[in-house]
Amino acid sequence: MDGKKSCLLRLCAYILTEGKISPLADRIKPKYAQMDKTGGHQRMSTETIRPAGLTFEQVAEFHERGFVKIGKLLDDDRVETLRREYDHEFDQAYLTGHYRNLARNETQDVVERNAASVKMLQIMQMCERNIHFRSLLYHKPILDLVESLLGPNIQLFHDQALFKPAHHGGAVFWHQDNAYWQCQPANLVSCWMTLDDADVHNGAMHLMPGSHRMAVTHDKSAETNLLFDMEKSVDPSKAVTVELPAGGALIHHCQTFHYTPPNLTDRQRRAFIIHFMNPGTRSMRTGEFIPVSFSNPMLRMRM
Ligand SMILES: O=C(O)CCC(=O)C(=O)O
Repeated sequence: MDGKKSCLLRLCAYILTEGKISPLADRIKPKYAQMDKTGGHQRMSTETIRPAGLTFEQVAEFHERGFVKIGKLLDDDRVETLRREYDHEFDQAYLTGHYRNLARNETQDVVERNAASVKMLQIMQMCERNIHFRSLLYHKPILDLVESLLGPNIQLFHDQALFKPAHHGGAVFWHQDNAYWQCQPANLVSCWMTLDDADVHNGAMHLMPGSHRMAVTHDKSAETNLLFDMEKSVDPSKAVTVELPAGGALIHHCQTFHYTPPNLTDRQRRAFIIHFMNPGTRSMRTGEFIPVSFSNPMLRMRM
């Protein structure tokens, strides 16, 4: 057999046994997959020893409740890197004014904005500013979880950093994400990740089980023209609070009602969220499909 043929055969065998060719990001060894000090063997990081995807029970739970708690997903080395990069991006954003404070009505005056007494700070599309957040979009354990719900063709809708600084962190009022987005079909899923321990005091996620089954018309908040506030449509006594460690994750449906309280503690709460969709998702505002692009890349595909 000539060299070309044998190479082709080996490639076919690889595709058949693995089911896919790993994206480039998977093939770059993360820096923490290093030699184990004890035995000289490569030690698996927590990211590679996790079972791929959601279990059957977790998928059922997602469909029943509209969310599923994953728990610790990102290992401490990665969390440390992301924290550093997150802080750097917010420092830059403070200088340039390229962020939004969801807790206040918009003002163009950067000094006035930076001085706000209540802050729910948002940077959209961290993946367009920072390579570490871009590469997180392709993090295999995250995509495996999402694949359990959306199937193997996954496109980015958008990502965002949502930062509640210590002492001054504002609330994100009760809402369904798709009330903002107006996407069709309404089957997008979000992976909400924390870079700090998030508990009920500093801004943990609160969700309303089963609320993903019906879309509700939303009203603007009286406090800020950037947020909806649907507190009157939910019964907070039925809400589930999901506390997470730094590097923890939660997956929720785009119609699940959710809320995060103010952060008045002396601990900051840094969150990063990736919103995923299937290719072929349409904006109901324009009636158009959301095209694949640098801002809305395909993150995983299988032919
Ligand atoms: O991170 C938060 O505080 C709120 C997140 C949220 O409401 C969202 O991702 O839609």
